[in-house]
Amino acid sequence: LDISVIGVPLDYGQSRRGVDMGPSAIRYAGAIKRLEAIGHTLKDEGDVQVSAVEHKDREATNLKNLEEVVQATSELANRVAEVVEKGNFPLVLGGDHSIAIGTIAGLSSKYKNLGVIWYDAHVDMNTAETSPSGNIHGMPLAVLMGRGHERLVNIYKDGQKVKPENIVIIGARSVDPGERILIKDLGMKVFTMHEIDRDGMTSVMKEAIAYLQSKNVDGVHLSLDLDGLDPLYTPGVGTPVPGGISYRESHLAMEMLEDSGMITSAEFVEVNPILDEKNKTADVAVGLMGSLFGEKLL
Ligand code: DIR
Ligand code: MN
Ligand code: MN
Ligand code: MN
Repeated sequence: LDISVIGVPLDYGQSRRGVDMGPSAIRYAGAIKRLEAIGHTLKDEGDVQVSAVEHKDREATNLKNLEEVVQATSELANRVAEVVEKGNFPLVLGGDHSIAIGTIAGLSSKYKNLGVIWYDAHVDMNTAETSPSGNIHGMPLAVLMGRGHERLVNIYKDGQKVKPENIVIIGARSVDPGERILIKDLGMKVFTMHEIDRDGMTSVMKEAIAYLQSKNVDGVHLSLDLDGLDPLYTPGVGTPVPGGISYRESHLAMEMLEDSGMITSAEFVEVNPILDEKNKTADVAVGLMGSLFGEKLL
């Protein structure tokens, strides 16, 4: 593959500083060399510009740092669109999960029936009306389905970017009341920790892959929040939730996605080196990239 790497040093989508250093931590953990060793061609496109200073004159809303998030995700969308238009595979490094608004908006320039795998402890389907925190990183999936503040919903182009039925959520174990209602109303496909425990990751991934194939998607984006894994393995995240997906299960999931051949773009988000132990979380992210991009033991 011709892989274009884009860093997004954005921490305005949540309330703990440091996740803006995620792209550096992931590069430092050897992402580029690791994927080149598999035989891919890597182009590091550098980072998206993120405002270093918070806007002071903002209105009080339940959307923290809306201006900064809109600015960064708009630029990211343009960059991702350029990457897919030249036929490269976009690999986006976060940054907090609000960046998915920009990544997937940019993908909409090429993919008209995109599938999304959302690997996360959370479902990220709040709106300003339902969010308990006001943190935009808890909202991207709602925004991408066309629900939320118009400035976020209309990034890159107006309206919905992904159909609810083209989304599979894996690893959920922290869901807010408003999110639960939206999941039920939209009939979304969610594999919580319960299904992973009960049926095993092999069965869950087989079902997830078959489900997306049945939707005739023209591409599948993997949006991987490192807090989907158990904090034992990825402690460097802002909102850890115990009882998560294991290291082995996560590698298996990546290998099964690689075998499916369906993944056409990916992002790895929420790596926060300040909260981490010796860059462990970025190391795990890079290991998972290895499996996703076809690293083989033998
Ligand atoms: C919570 C936490 N549902 C919120 N969300 C997180 O603030 O909306 N998403 N941490 O990754
Ligand atoms: Mn910062
Ligand atoms: Mn998330
Ligand atoms: Mn999360």
